[in-house]
Amino acid sequence: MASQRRKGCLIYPGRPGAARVSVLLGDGKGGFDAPQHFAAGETASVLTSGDFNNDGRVDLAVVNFGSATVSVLAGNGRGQFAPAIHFGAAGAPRAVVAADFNNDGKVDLAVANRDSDTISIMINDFIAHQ
Ligand SMILES: [Ca+2]
Ligand SMILES: [Ca+2]
Repeated sequence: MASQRRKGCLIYPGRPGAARVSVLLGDGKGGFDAPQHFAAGETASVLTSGDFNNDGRVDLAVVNFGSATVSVLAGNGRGQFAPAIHFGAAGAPRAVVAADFNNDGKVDLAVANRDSDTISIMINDFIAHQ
């Protein structure tokens, strides 16, 4: 696992209507560095974190209200994230949580969809290539 020099970080979706997430790395003294921005889908609105590719590093999952997608950004453990991979949602996703819903050791996602009044369970089928 990557070393953690930072004491924490703050991650938030971009301003309303933005297609990005912003990451502020903690400086270890109660403050944060300047935000770094990473592209997501249209109207990125809510996010969660988890290790979605089982590499021991924290990744992000962001629901994009405007594009009806969920973006997953793989983290490198040093505050940087790979370009987003987008997955379709069931229309106007508004919330997301991460947990291992099928108890297979891989973190899955549950997405609340406003327009369809449904919850989508996205089972993680990532297979690591070694
Ligand atoms: Ca990861
Ligand atoms: Ca799982």
